[in-house]
Parts: sequence; C-alpha cells; structure tokens
Amino acid sequence: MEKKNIFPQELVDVHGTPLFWTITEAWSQVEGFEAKPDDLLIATYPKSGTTWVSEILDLIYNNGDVEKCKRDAIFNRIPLMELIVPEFLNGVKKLEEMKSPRLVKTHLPVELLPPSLWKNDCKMIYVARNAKDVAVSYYYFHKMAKMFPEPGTWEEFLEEYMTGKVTYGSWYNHVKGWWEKKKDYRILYLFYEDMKEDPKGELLKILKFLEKDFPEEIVNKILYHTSFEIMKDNPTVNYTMVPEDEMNHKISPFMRKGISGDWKNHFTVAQYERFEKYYNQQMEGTTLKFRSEI
Ligand code: PPS
Repeated sequence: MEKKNIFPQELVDVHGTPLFWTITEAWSQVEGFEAKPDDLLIATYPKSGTTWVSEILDLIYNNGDVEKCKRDAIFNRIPLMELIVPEFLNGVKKLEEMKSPRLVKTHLPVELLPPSLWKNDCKMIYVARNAKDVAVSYYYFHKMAKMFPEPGTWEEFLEEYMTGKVTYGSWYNHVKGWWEKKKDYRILYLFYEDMKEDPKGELLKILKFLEKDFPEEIVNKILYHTSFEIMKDNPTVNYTMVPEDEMNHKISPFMRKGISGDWKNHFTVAQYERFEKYYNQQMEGTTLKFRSEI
C-alpha cells in the first residue's frame, strides 16, 4: 500500500468509537493481543501526556540510564499497540517481538481494550488531561500529523471533538470509563495538571505503584530529563525522527507548548460557554474532577 493511499486516514467506527480505517480492518489482531502478566500498560486519550509518562517509565525501567533510553525513538521503545497500517506499522507484532517486561501504549477507550490485559491483571497507568487543553493540542496535532484527517478551522474541529467525532472518540467517555475501571483493576490514574504542578510528587506515586525505591539522585535525574525543555530537544522523544511527510513540525511542533491553560488563547467566550454547558451535561454524576489551569 502506498502512503498517499492511506494518509490522511478515514475514520471507521469500531463498536461506536471512530478509529483509523486500517485499525478497524485489523481489529481481530488488536483484540487478540496477548498480554503478559508483567506488561505495564500506558493508557491515555491522545494529547494527554502519553509521551511524557512514557519517557518517565522507560527511564524508571532502565534505572535512570539516560543513554539507554536514547537507544531508539519512543514510538519504537513503547509501541502503540493498536496502530496497524499494513506494510508500514504493526503495534501488535512489534510488541510480540519485544522482550519482557514490556511497556505497552494505548489510546483505546476502556471498553475496547483487548481482554487479555484484564485477564492477566496487568498494571496500568492512565493519564488524563483537561478537555479544553486536549482539544487545542489535538487540533494542532491534526494539522501536523498527516495520518489524521484535515481538522478544518478551530471552530469546526472543536465541534467534532466535543461530539466525539474524532479519532478515539469521545474524551468524556474515555476519561470516565477508565476512572470507573480503576475500582476493580490495578490502575494508577494520573492527571497532566498534577504532573505539571508537582512532577516529583507524581513521579514518587509512580515509583510506589511499581514498588520501586530509587535514591534521590536517580529521582532528580529522571525529573530533569523528562522536563518539557529537555524533552523538546531530545530527538528520541520529540517525534522529529518521523519522516516529514508524516509529521510536519514546521506546521506545529509535536512538543508544542507543554503547559496547562493554553485553551484560554484559543476559545472565544461563545465557544467557552457552549463547551462548558455540554461538558457539565456529559460529566454529571461522576466523581471525576479536572482542573483546567494550575
Ligand atoms: S500523543 O500523540 O497522543 O502520544 O501525544 P501526547 O504525548 O499524549 O501529548 C502531547 C502533549 O504533551 C506535551 N508534552 C509535555 N508537557 C509537559 N512536559 C513534558 N515533558 C511533555 N512532553 C510532552 C506536548 O507538548 C503536547 O501538548 P501541547 O499542549 O500540544 O504542547
């Protein structure tokens, strides 16, 4: 298959969630993913801090050895499980070839997660980010990442996002679904805003969850190497190793701003009011609470 025939990818529903059509076609492979009990799953709605927590985890798995973590691009060290594009990429296969203990990335909503991850009682780390900053980040990502459909104007994209007509579907459904599941499974639920506000505190939570105890020196080293400023210039995590016809950083860099509250520079008052009204309806009754700025 030629790139021009698959980029941008059309979206096709899998049990109600819009996904790239090549993933939908290969769905039985994704569903059949064979987890191992010592797999650690990193789950997020896109643009919520996946790359950040992934680099933290790879550094933890390598005892803070920064050079070891530069062995390959982040998307090869920690493959996106469900990403299958025939003849180009196959997350399930890539993971099959990896040695344990594996770090596995997914953006799937909880109801689409392959059953073997539940059966094996794998530990999972979920990172959530406030809906408005995700919308902004996802909009710019749609412009620069050629696999995604053209987002149109910000106004148009916001409407699609609000109503869950984007890749991986509804943000509300995603964050609530994983929140509920953590009652029954070994899921550490983190927030991007907390990681921004207190990176050390959140790193210590992760270490505790993984039952690891690192000396202060390694903890500080991990914090330094996973700060936005350092990750921005690290080619193994800033996605500049992806060919330019797949991701164009001149349009918008993958490591764009890395802050909380950038939505204020994008939402008009009318958009904000409409968004909040819909948000409150969707989030009614849940104990899950977000901070839209810090
Ligand atoms: S993806 O494509 O879904 O895997 O993207 P994801 O990594 O989840 O999210 C990308 C956004 O996270 C920001 N980012 C960071 N923020 C703070 N600190 C660090 N270290 C960091 N690394 C990545 C990145 O800049 C994207 O957010 P925006 O708001 O677009 O800048």
